[in-house]
Amino acid sequence: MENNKATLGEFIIENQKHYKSTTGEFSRLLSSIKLAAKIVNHEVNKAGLVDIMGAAGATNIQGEDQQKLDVYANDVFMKTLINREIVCGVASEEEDDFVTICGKDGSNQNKYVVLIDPLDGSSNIDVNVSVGTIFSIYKRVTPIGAPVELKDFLQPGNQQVAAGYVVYGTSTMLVYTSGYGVNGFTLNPALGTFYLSHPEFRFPENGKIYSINEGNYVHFPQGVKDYLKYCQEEKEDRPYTSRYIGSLVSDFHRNMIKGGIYIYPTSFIGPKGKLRLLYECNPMAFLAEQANGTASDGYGRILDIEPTELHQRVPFFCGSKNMVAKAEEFMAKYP
Ligand code: AHM
Ligand code: MG
Repeated sequence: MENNKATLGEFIIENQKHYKSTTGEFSRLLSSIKLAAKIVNHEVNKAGLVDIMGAAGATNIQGEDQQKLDVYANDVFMKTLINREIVCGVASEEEDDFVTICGKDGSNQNKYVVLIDPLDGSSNIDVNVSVGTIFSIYKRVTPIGAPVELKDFLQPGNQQVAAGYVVYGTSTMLVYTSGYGVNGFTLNPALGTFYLSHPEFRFPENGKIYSINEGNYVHFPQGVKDYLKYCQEEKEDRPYTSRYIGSLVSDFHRNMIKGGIYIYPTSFIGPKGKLRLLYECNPMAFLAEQANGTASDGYGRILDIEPTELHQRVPFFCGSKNMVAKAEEFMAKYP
């Protein structure tokens, strides 16, 4: 079956036709992400073997320190991008500040910066539930050759060149967009090759799944409380189904296939929400819009928010167009 499916490598090369003059820099960058994803996948798949290999954070039977998987994933993605000198800067959810990348002569002729959440939802690892890597790519706004600056990373999401995620689930998939739709590639672990398995993902415009941590209900804004009551009402095609994995990539991935809405709102305990604009919301919002979905902070488009800091948090409403629009209707009653 796989013989007539494009591999991710082939697809990336084929996709170069969208760009008038191409240096191959972007393709090499995506290939680096693909490589790091395979390395992390290999380690995540062994997570259940803690009794044999030694628990993360402890020392294993050979006397080697076992890194926590989120730290490990961060190291792999950072080192892959830095050592290959494929970008001019990287920022990670795991690190306080961005990293400037310079070649051996101190300069760097690359034009892209990457923002990454190396292992999102990592609290799910111990219970064998899917986790993911989320990435976001921009062209730098400062001149090529100079060290990158904060403003290269603080660009609104509508400037993204590409974004994607890897979901380490029952299968491992890499899903990405470079502004020409969203395509999904499944890893054949025996061959170590990603194959195009889900061409042109599209959110159904209507859905019947809502995903939210309802345990925080008492802390939610009134608009969200009212929307949840609407979802649970017995009327028309409702009540909807509640599905919450607590792993953004997995909840998003399911909702994109089946139709649904993911919400992480503000609350009294998290007045700005929990999710990070640059590492989580912007890339997922770009993917959502490219797949016929939408993403909002409850009042407006996520991709139009002007970031002010690297680790900024925002409320997040994302998924099927009509569901997000309905949630916004409820939010608008409490501006
Ligand atoms: P993390 O970046 O610390 O892993 O947190 C992000 C995760 C998302 O994947 C998930 O949707 C959300 O946090 C779950 O949060 P909660 O446990 O509060 O529902
Ligand atoms: Mg995260």
